[in-house]
Amino acid sequence: MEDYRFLFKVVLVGNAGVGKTCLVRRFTQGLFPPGQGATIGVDFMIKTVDINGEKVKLQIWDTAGQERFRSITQSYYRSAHALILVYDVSSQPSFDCLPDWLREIEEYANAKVLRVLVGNKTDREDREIPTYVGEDFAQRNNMYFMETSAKEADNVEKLFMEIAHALIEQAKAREPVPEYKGNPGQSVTLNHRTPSTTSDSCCSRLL
Ligand SMILES: Nc1nc2c(ncn2[C@@H]2O[C@H](COP(=O)(O)OP(=O)(O)OP(=O)(O)O)[C@@H](O)[C@H]2O)c(=O)[nH]1
Ligand SMILES: [Mg+2]
Repeated sequence: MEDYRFLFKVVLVGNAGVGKTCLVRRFTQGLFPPGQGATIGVDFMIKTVDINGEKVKLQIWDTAGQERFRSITQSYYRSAHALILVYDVSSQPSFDCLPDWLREIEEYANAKVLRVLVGNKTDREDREIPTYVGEDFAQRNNMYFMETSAKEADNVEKLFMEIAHALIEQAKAREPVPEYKGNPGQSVTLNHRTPSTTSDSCCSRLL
């Protein structure tokens, strides 16, 4: 039997070239891949993390941003516990496409999915989208918000760990409180289960 208490599916979406694959590889492998090529269809990586002593397995689905793969990637939305929508802070077009991505998410994802907006490439000096603009968009659309740099490893670990933390809290809130039937002094263990759905609300921000 595998040694984890929770299993969560996290799906990354967003325009081609915003850095989705680099974020995933930074988090799962601790590296910034040189000459990272465009993702074809969908890639899949796993990382098990420890959140306050609980083992959490994250299944991370890295989708292709290119339009021609859209019908494939849409099929991965439905089962996601968390969706990370990524834009590039140095690319206005990648930010301008966010409403289109949100429409996709609303159409294909579970209504209760945890939605996270990420502005990547904060290391770049040619930034076009100020932090407050990203923050404002996230707030208006009930999303968590974080800025990252996959290149400099800035906020990447924090992003995934906070998502895992938030999903655990939600899963626990849904677990039935076990009926106590043991002897006095015997410890009570909560039911182990993998949640099939996610949060009731996701209005606050990560930062
Ligand atoms: N400066 C900088 N460049 C980055 C960062 N993250 C990714 N890049 C670069 O951006 C380019 C695209 O990165 P990818 O991770 O392949 O982008 P993607 O979103 O996965 O693209 P698709 O797979 O086509 O959807 C690559 O040249 C990366 O080196 C970052 O944090 N800072
Ligand atoms: Mg990619």
